[in-house]
Amino acid sequence: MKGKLIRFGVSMEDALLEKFDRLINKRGYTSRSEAIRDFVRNELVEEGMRAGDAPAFGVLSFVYDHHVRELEAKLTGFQHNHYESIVSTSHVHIDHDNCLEVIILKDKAGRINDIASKILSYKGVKHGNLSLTPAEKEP
Ligand code: NI
Repeated sequence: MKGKLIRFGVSMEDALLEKFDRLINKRGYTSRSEAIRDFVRNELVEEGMRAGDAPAFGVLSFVYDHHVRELEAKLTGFQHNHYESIVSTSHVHIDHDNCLEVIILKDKAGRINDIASKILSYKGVKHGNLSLTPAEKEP
C-alpha cells in the first residue's frame, strides 16, 4: 500500500528526543521518520488484536506522579465506574513523587483495552503497559 507521504511536525522535550534517538539508533533505524512509521504500524496491529469481543484478562501497570492535581481522585473515580471489569488493584509508593499501580481486569478484550487506554491517557500518568491473556482456552 503506497500512499502519498505527508510531512508533519512533532514537538518533544529535548531529553525525550535524545532518548528516542538513542533507541532508534540501537534498533538500526537510519531516520526518525522510518522509526516513527514502524512504531505507528506496530501500535495499529496491537490495536487490532485488542479490539475483539473475546473474554480476556488484562494486567495494566503504570507509573504516575501523585502530586499532579486531582489525578488520584480521577484514577480512583474511574476505577469505581468500572468496578465490574476490575478484579484487583495494587499500589506501590516508588519514591517521594511516584506511584506504581497494577490493575488486573477481566472483561472482553476490547473493553479492557478501552479502560486501559483511558487510564494511560490521563495527564500525569507517565508510562504504562497492558498485557492481555485470553480467558478461555483455544478450542
Ligand atoms: Ni503512592
